[in-house]
Amino acid sequence: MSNKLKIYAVPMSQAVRAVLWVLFNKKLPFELVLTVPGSKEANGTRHPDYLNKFPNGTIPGLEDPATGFLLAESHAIMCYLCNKHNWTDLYPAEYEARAKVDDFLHYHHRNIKEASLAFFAPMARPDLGLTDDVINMAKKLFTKGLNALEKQWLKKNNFITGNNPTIADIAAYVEIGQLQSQFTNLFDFETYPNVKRWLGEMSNIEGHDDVHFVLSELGDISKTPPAMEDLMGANIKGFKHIAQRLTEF
Ligand SMILES: N[C@@H](CCC(=O)N[C@@H](CS)C(=O)NCC(=O)O)C(=O)O
Repeated sequence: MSNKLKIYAVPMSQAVRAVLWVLFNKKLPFELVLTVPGSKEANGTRHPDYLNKFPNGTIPGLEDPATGFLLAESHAIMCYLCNKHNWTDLYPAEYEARAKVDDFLHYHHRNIKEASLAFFAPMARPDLGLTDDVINMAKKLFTKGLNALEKQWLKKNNFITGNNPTIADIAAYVEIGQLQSQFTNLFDFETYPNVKRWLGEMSNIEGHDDVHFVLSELGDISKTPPAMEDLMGANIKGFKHIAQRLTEF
């Protein structure tokens, strides 16, 4: 039996893409276990076997078969991987620099993270039945976060906490980046020049293209919501792409 790290995931998930990007950036071999969010089927996050391992029932989930260690929450997983493998470029060793990364990772949840609820889910997942109140609140929170990035973090520095990208940038990009015109085309960044510059720099970071393959496959969804088969199809193509690339590590 393989002792490779397992990541339970589908590539369309923002939180999943953040973790996969770190692993691809460092070329750490792992096994991707296709796990459908919200499904009670055997390969779903709401199946009792999955809930037994990850009680919140979300992807990504990390399992280390060598030790039995289990971990959910993308930010916790990224910090754990960086700590374990001493990837101090992505998660600085120096306490103050690391605390600034943590600052953003905690801040992220009720603002930048709302990109998915504000823009992605209303088009891609109408089946979720999000109300206008929920969507409008998410838009307000996201815009506040984006303005903070534009006028503070990314005005002062090339990247969120300094002149090099860290897991804070990866966490932010998987939310903001998905909205760009080359992917879903759900947000116009014209009035956010610092964010635009940063998006361009982030797209050159090793691993970006592999983990965003799924979004290139999905394409522009700004005018017409994708059919469920298209969403699933993009996920499967994204999954196959990642599985293929993993054989090259
Ligand atoms: N805060 C979590 C969010 C993860 C999350 O919401 N994952 C979604 C997919 S994007 C999920 O698994 N949803 C399934 C469910 O809630 O049933 C993280 O960063 O890992």
